[in-house]
Amino acid sequence: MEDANVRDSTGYRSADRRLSTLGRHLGALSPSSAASRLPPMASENPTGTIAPSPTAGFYGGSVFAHVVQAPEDPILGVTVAYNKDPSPVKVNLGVGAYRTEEGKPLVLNVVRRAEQMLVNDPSRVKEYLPITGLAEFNKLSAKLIFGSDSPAIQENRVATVQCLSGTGSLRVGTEFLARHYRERTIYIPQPTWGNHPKVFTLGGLSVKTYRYYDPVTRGLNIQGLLEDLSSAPSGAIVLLHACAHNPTGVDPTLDQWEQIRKLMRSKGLLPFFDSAYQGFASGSLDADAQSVRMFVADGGECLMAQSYAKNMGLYGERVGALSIVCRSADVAVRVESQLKLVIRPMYSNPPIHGASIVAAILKDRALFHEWTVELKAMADRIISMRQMLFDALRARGTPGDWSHIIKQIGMFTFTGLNSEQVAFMTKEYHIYMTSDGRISMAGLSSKTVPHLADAIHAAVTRTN
Ligand code: PLA
Repeated sequence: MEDANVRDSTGYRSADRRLSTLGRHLGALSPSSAASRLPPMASENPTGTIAPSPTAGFYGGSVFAHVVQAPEDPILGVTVAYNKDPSPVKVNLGVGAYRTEEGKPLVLNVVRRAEQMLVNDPSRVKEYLPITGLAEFNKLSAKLIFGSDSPAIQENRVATVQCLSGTGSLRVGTEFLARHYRERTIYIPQPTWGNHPKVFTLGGLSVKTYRYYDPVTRGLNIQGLLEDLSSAPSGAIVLLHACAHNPTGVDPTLDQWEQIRKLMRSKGLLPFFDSAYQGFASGSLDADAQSVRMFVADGGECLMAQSYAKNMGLYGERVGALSIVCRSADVAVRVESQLKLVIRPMYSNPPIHGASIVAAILKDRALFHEWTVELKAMADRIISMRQMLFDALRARGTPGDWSHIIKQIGMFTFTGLNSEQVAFMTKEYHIYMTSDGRISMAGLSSKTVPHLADAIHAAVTRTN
């Protein structure tokens, strides 16, 4: 093979020579033939050299010059700002990512063990997975959220596909609904995870909100919630956080879930569950799945987006599943066939590594047990951070009732701090959090709690 960069005696690169010959050759052809299909300057250039196309940016202007700078993501952008801050006391409480007492990311021991097993198994190959993902992972994921004795699973009424973590599962479910479901409106809680409205809108649904959080009581506005769902059109889709509501940390009680379920079923509203924190709310996988299991037990249909990012610490592996619980097994088969048509042109098929880790852990009794212990330890550390922060604010006599810090559950505390106070804490104390006043309790440690408490105290007493 001739090296395209080698120069001949006249100083021409061989590639230039070839292009020049090609240009001459094409120029000699009739205008109706190949030359007319070339960019105009290549065929019309009398010197026979190929001139750049006007779209190639040679004339100074980019064809993308009109593209405006997009803002950073409201959650992931907090990490970008944090990374740029040289301060040694900086703390990132923006994204919901678990950190150890030492402030380090955690890879669970059980995950390391499962990975080691996979690496040591020479029979494992890197072939494409089917469009629907790893079959074993799908079955185990459905069991984890719906319960191993779930009638829907036993009756083969659940179509489960492996997706790219929680977000990918939500997106695939949305695109399926936009194509195959009669009602295009989804009701989402006010407030909710900031990415929800974007995923649903871009996936083809129109978004409305229902009342959820009462800033006065810092608890659930069950009355407002029930009223808003009562006035939703029959058949509308309703997004429900299975547990550990993000960003508020406020969940309905089981009695309230029952009220919501009855109302939704009587109106034919379709539940779309988002389960990103199973095990993180209470420390128990089963307790955190109760809301979902109530809806499945009544025989009705629903969608479920599951994520293993938080509860197995597999954030970057992008492991999740979408399940659609159907009325009958034959509907589930057809639903799955259509999910494949959504997935194939989007990313073809999902990655193998993370799903293999999850399947290895879920199917092995000892590994599963080890996982539940580690999960509980993470949940417990978060709960202890709540108590510690609450005590620290009390000790400082910070004005206000901070009991919501210990009442709220899951990864986040919705502090009630406004965007000005947040900006003050970032500027003066290098505390990074989302502007809605949400802090990731999982990012705190006993070393950083006093610093955070000082910052909150200063924000509340100086900027009000
Ligand atoms: N659903 C909810 C309610 C979430 O809070 C998140 C993640 C997801 C789905 C998606 O997670 P996944 O795609 O990684 O599985 N929310 C995080 C991270 C933890 C984020 O914003 O992406 C958050 O800080 O809110």
